[in-house]
Amino acid sequence: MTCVLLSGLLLQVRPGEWRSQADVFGEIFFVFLALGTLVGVVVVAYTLYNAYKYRENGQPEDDGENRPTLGELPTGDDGGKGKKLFISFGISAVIVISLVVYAYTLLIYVESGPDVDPEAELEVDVEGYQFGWEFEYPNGHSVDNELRVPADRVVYLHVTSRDVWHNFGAPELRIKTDSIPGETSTTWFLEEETGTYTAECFELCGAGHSYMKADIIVMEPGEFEEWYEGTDPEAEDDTEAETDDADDTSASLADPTDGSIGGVAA
Ligand SMILES: [Cu+2]
Repeated sequence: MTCVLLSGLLLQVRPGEWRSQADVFGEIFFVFLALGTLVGVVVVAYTLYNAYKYRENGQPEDDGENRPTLGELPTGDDGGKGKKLFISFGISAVIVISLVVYAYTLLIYVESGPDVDPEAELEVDVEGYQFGWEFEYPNGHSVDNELRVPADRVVYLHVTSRDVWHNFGAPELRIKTDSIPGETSTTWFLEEETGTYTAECFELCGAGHSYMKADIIVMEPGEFEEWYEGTDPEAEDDTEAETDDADDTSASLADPTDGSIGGVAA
């Protein structure tokens, strides 16, 4: 029976099928809870039943049954209580091994990501900094603290950091991964429901740590495509260049080392 249950569960992750991490972890939680409850109820009920059945009732103990004596190991071939013990050990072993294989298979799936057509994936680079997140799309469009993605599509995030150690996570999407300078860690998610989810930093990284949040906006695929086509990285580059110029000006205004005040030589 356990084998049937196990193969039924394993079949739920077939190549080409998309399942979100939230879905996978939800299922693992449910299976362990259900099986744990079942085993717990059986063990406690059987213990209570035997405690009642073999209670002290003032009668002599010898009822003609061949019980193992204290310290004697049951062999299992006398057809008596030993057999029961062997069967219970056997069932426990099957349950535990099945759970290990089942959970491990799903975790391998979570680690490697779903087997989908690369065209159907969206890859976004994520860079943490004190204190925020920068998202960069394949077309070069980059934006801070707001990640727009389409629903029903696998989104891979390649996460790194530009300063100190951070940790990028979105609890509702069941994703969490390191954000470390000089390293890239990858995670993925797939969300069917449109809406806004919160991503935040999970590694104490400085005074602004608790404000280090970003919105993950899951959009209807059509709406997303429209929005994505409207993003023009070149236009942004111009804006950034202008901002840089402005920064340069303010830097020279404030720079005490060039002997000038307000950009005018003293
Ligand atoms: Cu941080």
